[in-house]
Amino acid sequence: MRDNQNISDLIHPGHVACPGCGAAIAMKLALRAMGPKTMVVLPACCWGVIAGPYPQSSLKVPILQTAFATAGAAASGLRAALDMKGDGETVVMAWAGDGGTFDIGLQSLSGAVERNEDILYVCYDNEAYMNTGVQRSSSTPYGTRTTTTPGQGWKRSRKKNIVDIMAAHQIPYAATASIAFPQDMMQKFEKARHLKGGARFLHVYATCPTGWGLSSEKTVAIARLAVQCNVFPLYEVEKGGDWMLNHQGNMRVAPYLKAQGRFGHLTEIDIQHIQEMVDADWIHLMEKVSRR
Ligand SMILES: Cc1ncc(C[n+]2csc(CCOP(=O)(O)OP(=O)(O)O)c2C)c(N)n1
Ligand SMILES: [Mg+2]
Repeated sequence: MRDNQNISDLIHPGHVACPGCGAAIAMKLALRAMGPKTMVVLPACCWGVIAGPYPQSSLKVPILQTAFATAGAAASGLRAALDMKGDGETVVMAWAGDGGTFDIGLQSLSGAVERNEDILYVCYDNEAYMNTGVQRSSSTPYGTRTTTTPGQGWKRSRKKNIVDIMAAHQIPYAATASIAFPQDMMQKFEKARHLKGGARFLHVYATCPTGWGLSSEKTVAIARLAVQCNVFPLYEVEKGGDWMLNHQGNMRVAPYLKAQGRFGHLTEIDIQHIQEMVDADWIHLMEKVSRR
């Protein structure tokens, strides 16, 4: 065991994530908060690969690998099976990428949270279909170049607001979290773990150096910038109506965009346009926070 590994970590060293993978950092932090009584449901995504092929596993907790579109349904079924066995202690944690959440898994997720299933659903968001080669998803932000939005065909449509969609289902708890704010993130996982009896949703920012054109050591710095410039605000929503802000950002978006290859083609006018979109989103969020 390496000296710098926390012996209580529920993720083994030596897994196959890319260097600097934000999704791997996210899982490490999440399981620190969730503990060993957790079962992880993985649809097709990078984490399906990072977890390893059976009988190998990079996690020390049980994993159910499921089809791309089915994380919400599979997690619901696993919860029902545990309840039949009288195990109310183990928490079912669906762990899906943005493609598996915002796109193909959205109906399954919506069904599960509408039934208010006793599950925690986590979307680790690397803002594209990374496992299959950086194709755009509906989480990919305006301005991004991907392999399906190449050259001057960079993405012109906006990132879907998944937390708004979850809040509209009026679930007990929904929140955003970032690998650059580990205490805040682990507190949210702990809160979600103890809030049993209904659906909880966490939207986790997970830098992808490989897909974003970044050197791996910048992973946490970019995640921090995303929060500081309000591209990815940290907030919580209880019962769909009680909005709480966890961090006030005051930076401009330009340093965040200019640090990443995926935005390298943007002109100053494009950057100003993105700044205006981020400012407008921030005002909408503040309106909801001030309703408390
Ligand atoms: C029905 C179906 N279509 C396509 C695929 C191929 N596929 C596997 S993972 C993946 C991308 C997943 O993207 P995302 O959910 O964002 O997770 P990431 O890979 O970025 O971690 C795709 C398209 C599949 N497994 N099943
Ligand atoms: Mg993804």
